[in-house]
Amino acid sequence: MSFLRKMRERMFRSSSKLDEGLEALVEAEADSGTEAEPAPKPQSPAEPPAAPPASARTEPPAVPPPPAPDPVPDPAPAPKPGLLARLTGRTEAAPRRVLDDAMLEELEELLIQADMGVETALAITANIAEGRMGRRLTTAEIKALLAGEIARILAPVARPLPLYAKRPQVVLVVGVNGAGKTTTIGKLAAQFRQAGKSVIIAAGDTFRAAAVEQLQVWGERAGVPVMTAPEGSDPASLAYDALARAQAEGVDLLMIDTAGRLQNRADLMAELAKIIRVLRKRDETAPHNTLLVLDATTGQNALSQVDIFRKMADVTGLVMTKLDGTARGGVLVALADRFGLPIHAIGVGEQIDDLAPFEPADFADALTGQNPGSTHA
Ligand SMILES: Nc1nc2c(ncn2[C@@H]2O[C@H](COP(=O)(O)OP(=O)(O)OP(=O)(O)O)[C@@H](O)[C@H]2O)c(=O)[nH]1
Ligand SMILES: [Mg+2]
Repeated sequence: MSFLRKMRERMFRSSSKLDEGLEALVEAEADSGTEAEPAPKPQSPAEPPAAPPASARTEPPAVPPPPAPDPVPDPAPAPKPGLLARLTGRTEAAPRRVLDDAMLEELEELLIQADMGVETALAITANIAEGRMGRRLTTAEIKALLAGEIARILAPVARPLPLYAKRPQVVLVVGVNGAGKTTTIGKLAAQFRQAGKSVIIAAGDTFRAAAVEQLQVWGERAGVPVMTAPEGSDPASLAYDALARAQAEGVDLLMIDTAGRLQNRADLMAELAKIIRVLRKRDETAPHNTLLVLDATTGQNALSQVDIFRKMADVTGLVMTKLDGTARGGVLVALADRFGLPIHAIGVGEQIDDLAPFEPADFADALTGQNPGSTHA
């Protein structure tokens, strides 16, 4: 299965909340009867027609006052589909809803629920509103507008991990415990191998024997040597040795795994600082990339992780894992909007080929439930 299809399927599943919310946004109004004439009240024939109130007597014939002028010309009103048509799905025209303040507020709420963050949600809805207030939109049109806005925010940050002529290129991988660092290293190593690059992995998480074993399994799968050190030994000295070997062998890439959790944040910061200091003894330009791996299921928490890790290391790019099985993928939009850091890849599963470069338009479509192949507004 192509990665694209896989991402769509898995993300459609997980982003169905936003998708459903968008459907409901328009359906709610269509069902509320605002478009249908209220049934006339049956009048008793015995009663004379009620006299108009005094204030109304001087008024000209009972024509409702013209509505306030619309800033934007309204497309022809869509007829409300009959119940049968709606049940059978054979609607003459899709339901529409007027883009007004109430709808924008609901849309904002949906985006916030999808973890896009308040600021980003406000910016997106403001852009959608611009020049369109009062227009009557279908769900498909709203989705297309939304997907277009999201893709526009994401486009500047979607950049694959850059490969430099510099050899070895040192890639330090950081992130909180369980974010997916080790798995991502395995997947990336496999891809670089397939692309004909030589790779060495350093198992810098020396605190847990299981972590080293896990990386060795990935190394075997990827066909890449994994350098390890005894449990509890200094990760910085392993990093130093690994770089020495990578230099001696002239490999293209050295990927260094790190521990996600130490006793406390100060320990973690000291640990990373030491690894970087020691690497620079062998190559003062190393590490050439510091990848922060983020778990999409943590939602808004990913934003504070970026803040924290940027204080510890010079984070050069992000990888977002576990976009399968979460309704929180919207946090990527917030990350892109807030930090502008490159997003190199996304993970949608635990297998070796479940990592791909980040494609903004596909991601935006999957997130909003926009039909594949639809054009963005
Ligand atoms: N569903 C899904 N699971 C993932 C993805 N990436 C990683 N995982 C799983 O998440 C769990 C943690 O991944 P690891 O790679 O061990 O995370 P880590 O950051 O190295 O964790 P520590 O070494 O404990 O700091 C594992 O069970 C992975 O299989 C992904 O994209 N999708
Ligand atoms: Mg790990």
